Amino acid sequence: MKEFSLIFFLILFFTLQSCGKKVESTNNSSSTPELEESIDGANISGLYLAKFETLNPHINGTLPGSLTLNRSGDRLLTFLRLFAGNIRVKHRQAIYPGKRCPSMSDDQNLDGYIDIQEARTVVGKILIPLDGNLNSQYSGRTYFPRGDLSGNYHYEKLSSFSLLLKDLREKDDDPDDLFLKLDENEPFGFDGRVVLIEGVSTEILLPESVAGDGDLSNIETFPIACGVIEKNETQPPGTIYNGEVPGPIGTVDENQDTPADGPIRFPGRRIEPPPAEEEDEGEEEEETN
Ligand SMILES: [Ca+2]
Ligand SMILES: [Ca+2]
Ligand SMILES: [Ca+2]
Repeated sequence: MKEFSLIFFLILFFTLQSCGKKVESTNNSSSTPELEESIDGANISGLYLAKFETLNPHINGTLPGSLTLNRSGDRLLTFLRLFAGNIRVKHRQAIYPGKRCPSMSDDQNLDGYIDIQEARTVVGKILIPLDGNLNSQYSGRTYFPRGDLSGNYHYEKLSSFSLLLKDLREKDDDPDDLFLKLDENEPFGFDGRVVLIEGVSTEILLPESVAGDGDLSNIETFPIACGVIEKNETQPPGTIYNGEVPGPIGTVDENQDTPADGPIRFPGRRIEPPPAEEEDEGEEEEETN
């Protein structure tokens, strides 16, 4: 009798469980082409590329650049270049789940700027911060690259794909913070994800209507460049990467490099390089935290 009621309860339990499961994960890619996604990342291989388009070009002018991801075995090489940003400015950068970059039609408060809050309604929360350690969302989070005296930077990280994915599948300890973890059975891929770059010089005056992000100012978080990651089909899957990085290739729209006018930027003011303090060489830790 005992055995019988145990079996009965087990059957009831599993029946209820399977009834409760939602079948929603497979049906949300309405118009987008099929993306390379899987639970274990097995079909992520070879080269992926995102060409940058400039966001808020009336502030930034043109910012060509690109993100390259290359997976070979467990080895993931991440390489990012940005040109002609502001001098010595730290650039927060991350991969987001969203499928497209923000445009001026996402300017919700109609102030003529796409701020980080408006950008995030398009791209979602941070999935992979391109920081000092890609094997973990949390580790290395205070490191971000800084533009050189010409406003250029390149960022390069070698990481373990399996560690990165394992970390992304860990429990999300804080559903209210800026970081997102993947659900247990949520498919993952680089294809179609979005990379967003933030940060302009403190010499630039942004109106108060431009939102910042928590403790970070609107200057630090101002979105400047964005790209949608696509599989690069010229590199057959599984071949060893030859070290050649495609790019710099940016999408430049007509008049995108028109400099800012009006009260946005202090007119005619030169941004002088800071006095020689060479000990950090861009490997700077964040002051607060
Ligand atoms: Ca706005
Ligand atoms: Ca990290
Ligand atoms: Ca979170």
